[in-house]
Amino acid sequence: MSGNITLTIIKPDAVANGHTGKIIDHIISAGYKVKAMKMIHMNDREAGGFYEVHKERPFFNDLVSFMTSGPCVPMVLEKDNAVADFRTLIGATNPADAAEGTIRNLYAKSIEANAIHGSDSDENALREAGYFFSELEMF
Ligand code: IDP
Ligand code: MG
Repeated sequence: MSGNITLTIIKPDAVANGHTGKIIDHIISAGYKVKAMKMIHMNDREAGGFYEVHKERPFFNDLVSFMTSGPCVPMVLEKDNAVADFRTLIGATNPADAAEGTIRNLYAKSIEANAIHGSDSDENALREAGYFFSELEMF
């Protein structure tokens, strides 16, 4: 499975703005298979644990507040070259820099509330998939 999966989260801004369905359709149309999906509302510990690598960054507390502000939709996705292709599909972290037609260009409003997460390496994809889903929950 390694190399072929990535972990995404449709973030609370996109869920609250009613973009969940369109974003899932965009992802499936790009050739990804959904291996696991659920809607959760994270607490501080859960969101902080997910973004542990950023805990020394100045925006960490704001990021945790944002990620706990409402429900979000984590998903495990499968495709060849899943991680790199998905980063291209979602666009740059700051939607102002995101290429035309990317998910962040279409649905994100700010560098923080940027609609969607995508793993940045195969190693992190596996860690992040395991953070949200058990073996039994992945098809
Ligand atoms: P990525 O999501 O494109 O991989 P990261 O640098 O890993 O970007 O940052 C994780 C998340 O933290 C971003 O998606 C965004 O929600 C938030 N973030 C990143 N940089 C900033 C910033 O400068 N100000 C506020 N929030 C930020
Ligand atoms: Mg990142």
